[in-house]
Amino acid sequence: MRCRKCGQKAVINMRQHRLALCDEHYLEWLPEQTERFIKKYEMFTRYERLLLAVSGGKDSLALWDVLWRLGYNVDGLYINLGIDGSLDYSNQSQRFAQQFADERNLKLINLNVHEQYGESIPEIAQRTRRGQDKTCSICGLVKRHIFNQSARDGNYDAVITAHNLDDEAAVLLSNSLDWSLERLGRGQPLLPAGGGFVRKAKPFCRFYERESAAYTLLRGIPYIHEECPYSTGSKQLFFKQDLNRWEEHMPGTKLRFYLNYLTALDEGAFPQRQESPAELDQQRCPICGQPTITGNTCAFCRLFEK
Ligand code: Q46
Ligand code: ZN
Ligand code: ZN
Repeated sequence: MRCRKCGQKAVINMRQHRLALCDEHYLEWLPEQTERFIKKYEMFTRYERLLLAVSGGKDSLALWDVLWRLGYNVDGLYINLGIDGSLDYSNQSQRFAQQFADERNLKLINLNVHEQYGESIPEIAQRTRRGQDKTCSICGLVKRHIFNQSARDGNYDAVITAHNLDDEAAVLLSNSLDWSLERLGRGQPLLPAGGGFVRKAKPFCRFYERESAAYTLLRGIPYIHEECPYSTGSKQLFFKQDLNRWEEHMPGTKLRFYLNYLTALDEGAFPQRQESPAELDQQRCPICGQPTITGNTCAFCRLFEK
């Protein structure tokens, strides 16, 4: 397989685009495409302050590297969840995130859930006696809350996550099987700011996981290879494995699934958030002041009610 641009040996073949590239041209292609998606979905500009959720894994470090090279003003936020096990997973991944930031002189904000709130994610899950998928849903709730709060406290214009196409397609499949119209109305690459929620963007949402992984490897960025121990056996992983099987037989399946969904979303197929920012502004959690749909204590604060 030869690179379409220069004829040298290709290192990656993207069957859905019928495009093979050598390392040099791949390292150009991925940032160019990222820039294209940022502009297409009007995510953010170079004049704005951005906060990226950094996990120490391949996707978030690849995205931080790309945005930094493209000249965007991005700080990182690492949330230490207190997931240890035999791998000392959280502390290890924090070290990779810190090393990346130090080498490029970038700002990384570190937050520790146990130090901040008195309990780690596994401890909260154990206290509330939830199963494995519930541990992930608690973890997701805590991360979203801290991420939004940190962005508001730090006056950031937008929060960025490194969700890739595999993540988005798996969530889409899960929400479709549940016919969760409310969630299906919130899958855009860009969610505008409103009512205390900071603007949220996903510049990598059209890249396959293997594409961001290839970027990290070719750039020689060290990252945590182990997966979080709670991801094994999760519903999300199950959907990803199924989608991979379909992709193997029908290249481009995931991309078509996601892009056709975005078209349906644009055409109003799913209900979008109805409340105006002013209405949502009235609905703040009395404990933490973050927005909540009901106007009562938010789900995050309820987690810590004993
Ligand atoms: S970190 Fe948290 Fe993930 Fe681990 S506990 Fe589940 S949600 S799997 S992205
Ligand atoms: Zn080439
Ligand atoms: Zn609250």
